[in-house]
Amino acid sequence: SYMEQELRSQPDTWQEAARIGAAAGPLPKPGQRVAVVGCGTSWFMAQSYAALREGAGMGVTDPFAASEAFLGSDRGYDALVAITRSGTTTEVLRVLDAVKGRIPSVTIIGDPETPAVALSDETVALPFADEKSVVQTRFATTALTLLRAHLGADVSTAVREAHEALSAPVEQEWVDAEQFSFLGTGWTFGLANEAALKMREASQSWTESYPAMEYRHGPIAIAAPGRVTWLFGTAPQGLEADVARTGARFVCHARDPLADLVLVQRVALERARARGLDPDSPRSLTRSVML
Ligand code: F1P
Repeated sequence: SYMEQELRSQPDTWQEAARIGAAAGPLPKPGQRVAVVGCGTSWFMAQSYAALREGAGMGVTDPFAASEAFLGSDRGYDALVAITRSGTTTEVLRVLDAVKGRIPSVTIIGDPETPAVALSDETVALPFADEKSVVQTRFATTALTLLRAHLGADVSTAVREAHEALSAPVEQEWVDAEQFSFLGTGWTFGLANEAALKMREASQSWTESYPAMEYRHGPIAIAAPGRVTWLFGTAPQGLEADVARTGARFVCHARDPLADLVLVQRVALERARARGLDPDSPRSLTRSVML
C-alpha cells in the first residue's frame, strides 16, 4: 500500500527536513506572536509545534483547528503558519482569506503551487515528503521534524529511533485490542491526538486521546482488560499504577515520541489488514476535504 511505503520512508524524509529546517527563513522569528492552523492531522502537528515553540522560549504560539480560528477578534499576531499537505482544505483557505491585511506574515508549510500559497506571503515546501495516500503519515511528521530542527533541536536521535520503530515488533495484543487511549503532555499531546486519528482513519478502530493527567479525571473509567493505554513521552508519576489497577495494558516506550508515532502508524496498518480493510481507501474520507 501507499501508506506502508510512505510511512517506511520517514527516517529518510526526516533527515532531509533536518537539513533544510535550521535555515528555513520564512518561519517565525523568536519573539513573534504566532498563530498556527491546520485541519485533521495538520491541526495536531500545529498543536505539537506550538508547545515546542513556547517551550523553547520563542514566544506566544497558539494552535487552532482552522475551522475554529480566532477570526472574530484581532489578537495581535505577528505571524500565521498554516500547515496543509493539499493546500486546498476549505477551512484553511477561509482563515487565509480572513487574515489578509490583518496578520503581517503568513507562511504555508506544504505544496508550493496551491490555492493556499496564492493567499500567503511565504512557503516552506516539502516535495520529498508529499504523499499519494489519503491517510497522512510522512508529510505530517516530516513537517514537524522540520519545525523541530528550526527550533534548534537535534533530531538525529529521532531519525535513528524511527528506524528502530520500523523494525520493532507489532505486538499481537495491539492488533487484537478492543480500544486504545493515547496520552501525551506538552508537545506529545498533539502526537497522542494524531495517533488516535491514524487508528480511526486507517483501521476503523475505537480510539480516544487526552492530556496524560486529564486521563485520570474521567476517561480512565473505560480502561479495562483487552484495552490499551499508550503514553507518548515520560510517564507522570502514578499514572502507570492507576492504569495497571484497571487491567488495561499500559504502553510507554523509551524512544523519541515522534519515532514512537511511527510504531502506532504500523499498528494502524496491521489492524487494517487484520480486518480486511484497504488503508489507502479509508471509509468516508478524501485526500483533501473541501466544501
Ligand atoms: C488535512 C486532512 C487530513 C485528513 C484527511 C483529509 O488536509 O484533514 O488530516 O487525514 O486526509 O485532509 P491538509 O490540509 O493537510 O491537506
